[in-house]
Parts: sequence; structure tokens; C-alpha cells
Amino acid sequence: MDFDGTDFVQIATPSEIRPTTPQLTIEAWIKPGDLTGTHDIVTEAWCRDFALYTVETNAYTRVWTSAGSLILNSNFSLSLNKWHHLAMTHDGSVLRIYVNGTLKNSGNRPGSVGNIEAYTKIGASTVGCGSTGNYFMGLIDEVRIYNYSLMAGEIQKHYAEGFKTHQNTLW
Ligand SMILES: [Ca+2]
Repeated sequence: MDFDGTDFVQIATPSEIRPTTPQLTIEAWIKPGDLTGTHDIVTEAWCRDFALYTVETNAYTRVWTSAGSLILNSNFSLSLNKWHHLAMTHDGSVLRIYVNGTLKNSGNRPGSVGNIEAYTKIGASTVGCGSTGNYFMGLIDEVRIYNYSLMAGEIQKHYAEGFKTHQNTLW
């Protein structure tokens, strides 16, 4: 999917994670064309109860549970116009963020991820539960949403599987 900073894709949220999910994983390959400001990659449609996004050159994830929201920074500097594999997992207590198959940060936020609406946005979000914004610029590929928390080894494997395709691409 190619995003030019003014468009997005809206998909039906998998019924398995609505309206709450005890566990969650989101994966995506991204090739960012703009790393200034905030750009959403995959977000829950209303108030970003889960989100995978970038702020400046860092990847971020956020979740909202009955214990409140938690935001994690990837502590990893993304490169413009290069492919990166991103993943977030929430196992019911710990939120984790991975870049290129490697765990970069984690934090505690117990409870199910909740208030999940019927739609999920790719390449934008409803900023502050309002108008659509945070448009992504660049390429997003192989978005995957799971109703369970993938293990570190599984994420490493998915990165390795996708690596050749995304490093050799002429896109
Ligand atoms: Ca919501």
C-alpha cells in the first residue's frame, strides 16, 4: 500500500479482538517517506485504543486497558525510505515493541485492550477521538493483527521471512 500523506485505508477490525481482547499482536512492514511529526501505521478507529505509529524517527505503540493507557518508544532510529519490520504485543499484562525482530522496549499495563471499534485504520487515525489525521507517507506492507501475543522467537522468524522480499524490492 502506497500512502502519499493524504489518504488511508479502513478495514473491518477482526471480530476476534472486539470489543476487547485479552491479548493482541500487530505487525507491519513500513518504508517511511516522512519522519517528521506523527504518522500512524495501524490504529483502532476511535481514540486509538491500540496504535502502531512513528513520532519523528522513532516507532511507538500505545494501548488502552482498564488500567489506563501506556505509550512505548522503540528507542531505535528509523531510516527514511528503508524497510523496517515493526511489531507490538500485549499479553494481558506487558506491552512490548519490536523493530526488525528485536525487542526494543516493554512496560506493564495489565488488563484487556478495550473499546475496540468495528474499524481499524491503516495509514491514519482519528486524532484525539476526532478528525482523521496523522497521515502516513510511504509504504506499508503485510499488516497482521492477531488475538494473541506472539513470542519473541515468532516475531524474529517473521522478520527473517520478510527480510529478503523487502530488502530486494525495487519499490
Ligand atoms: Ca475505541
